[in-house]
Amino acid sequence: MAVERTFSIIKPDATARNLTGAINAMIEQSGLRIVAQKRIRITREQAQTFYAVHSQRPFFGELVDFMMSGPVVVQVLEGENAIARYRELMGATDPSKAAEGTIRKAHAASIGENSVHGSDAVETAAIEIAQFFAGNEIVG
Ligand code: DAT
Ligand code: MG
Repeated sequence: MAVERTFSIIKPDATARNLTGAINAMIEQSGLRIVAQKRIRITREQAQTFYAVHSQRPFFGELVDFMMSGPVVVQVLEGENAIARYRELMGATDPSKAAEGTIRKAHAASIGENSVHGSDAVETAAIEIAQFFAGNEIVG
């Protein structure tokens, strides 16, 4: 195992319900460190680029509109095996299938509005971090 960095988004359904601190507490209690963080509004172009892998899926338009529907908090999380650990802490994409103790089980409303994003691999983590953060904004 190695120290990794993963990219996280606290999505608009969560910021709307004032859950940034509650989610950050779950992240920090899990042992992951928040080494970069900013609250932004995502542009249509940013959302389309970010989710380009899903551009042919029927829910793509809805997904882009949702990501633009309110503020998001973009973050870089650091720790041993951070990518897999954050995926585990997030829980399943569909919150009705998410395990007890996960962020999505605790907070997510639906498969579309599921409160958090986390990178799924080393390569995608690097690409996603670079889309939203300059190197000097990440303080480990
Ligand atoms: P994850 O966010 O768990 O990595 P994903 O990469 O498969 O899941 O999909 C990205 C996002 O797209 C997901 O968080 C919510 C949305 N999405 C996925 N499947 C969906 C579906 N069947 N209906 C509506 N939105 C969906
Ligand atoms: Mg994904």
